[in-house]
Amino acid sequence: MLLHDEAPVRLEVDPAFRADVLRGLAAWPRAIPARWFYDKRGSELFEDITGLPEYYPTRIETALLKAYCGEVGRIAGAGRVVVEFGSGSSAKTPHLLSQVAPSAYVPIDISGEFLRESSAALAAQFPTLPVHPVEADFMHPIRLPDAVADAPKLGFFPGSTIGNMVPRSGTDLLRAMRESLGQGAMLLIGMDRIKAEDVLVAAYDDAAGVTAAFNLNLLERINRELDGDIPIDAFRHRAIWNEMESRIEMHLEALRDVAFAVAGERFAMAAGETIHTENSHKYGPQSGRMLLRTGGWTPIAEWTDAGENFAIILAEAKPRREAP
Ligand code: AVI
Repeated sequence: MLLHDEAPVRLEVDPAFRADVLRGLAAWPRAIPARWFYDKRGSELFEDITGLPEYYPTRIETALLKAYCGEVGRIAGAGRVVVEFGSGSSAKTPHLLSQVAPSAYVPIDISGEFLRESSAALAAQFPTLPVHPVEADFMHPIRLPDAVADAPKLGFFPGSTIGNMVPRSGTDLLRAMRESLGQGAMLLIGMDRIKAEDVLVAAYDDAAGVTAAFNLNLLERINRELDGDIPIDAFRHRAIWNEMESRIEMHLEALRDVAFAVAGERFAMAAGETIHTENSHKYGPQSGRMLLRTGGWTPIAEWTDAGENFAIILAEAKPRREAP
C-alpha cells in the first residue's frame, strides 16, 4: 500500500493547454497557439534565442532604447507611471526607467513567479521607485492599482511581441491597453521591420538549432503534461516567410507518416504535414503606424537603427472623437 506522501507526483494539467492542443491537432490546418511555448524550459530557450547572433531584434531594440529613451523622457515629461505589458524578465526596463523620471512602475505579467523575481530585481536597482506588480492577462483591459490611479501613464511593450498576434488581435490588444492606461496615456512599443527573407529566416532558424529546440519543446511539453507519446524525432522545425501575410511562420513538419496519442485521443499525420506553432508579423513604417492608429493610438515619434531593421515607436492615446 502507498502511504499518502509516497503517492506518485503528477503534474497538474492546465485545462486551457489541453483544450488548445486537442483542438489544434484535430483542426485543418493544424495549429497550436504560440503562448504554450513558454513553460520553464521554453522560457529558458527563449532567453537563449535573444542572445543568438542571427536573432537581431533584442540586440537592436536594446541599442535603440539605450540611445533614445532620453528623448522619450523629454517628450513624455516626468512623473508618469511606467506600465510594462508582459514584463517577463524586464531586462530592457532599466534603460527606460533611468531616463523618464517615472513616479511608479507597474509590471504586468501572467506568470506570478516571473513577476515577483523581476519586481524584486528592479526594486533593488531603483530603491526609491514605488513598484506595484500586477498578475494578469494583459490581453484584456486591466484595473491598475489605486495608488497609481491619478497619474498619467506611459505604457511599455517592447520585444515586438505585437508581431506574434494576427493584426485583428493586435488591434484588440492595443485598444485594451488604451483602456487600461486611461486619458492622456502614451505608449512606447517595439516593432520588427520587414527585411530580406534570408535574414528573417536565419533569425528563426539559427545555425546552432536553439530555435528548433524551442519549437520542438512544445511536443515534449505535450508528452510530459498531456500524457502524449509523440515521437519527437519524427518532426523537424521549419521557419517560413509568408510574403502575403508579411510574417515568419514556425511549423513542426512530420518527416514520415506518424500516429500518436495525446490525452487519450489518437492522431495521424502524413509525411510533410505540419503543425503551425507561431506567427511573427513584420511591419513597414506605414503598416506599423496604421496598426497603432487602428488600435486607438497616434504615433508621434519613431526611432530605427541605420539599417531600419527594428523600430521603437512612441504614440499617444488618440482623443475619442476626431474631425473626419
Ligand atoms: C516573443 N516574440 C517576439 C519572439 C518573436 O521574435 O516573434 C518569439 C520567437 N520565436 C522564435 N524566436 C523568437
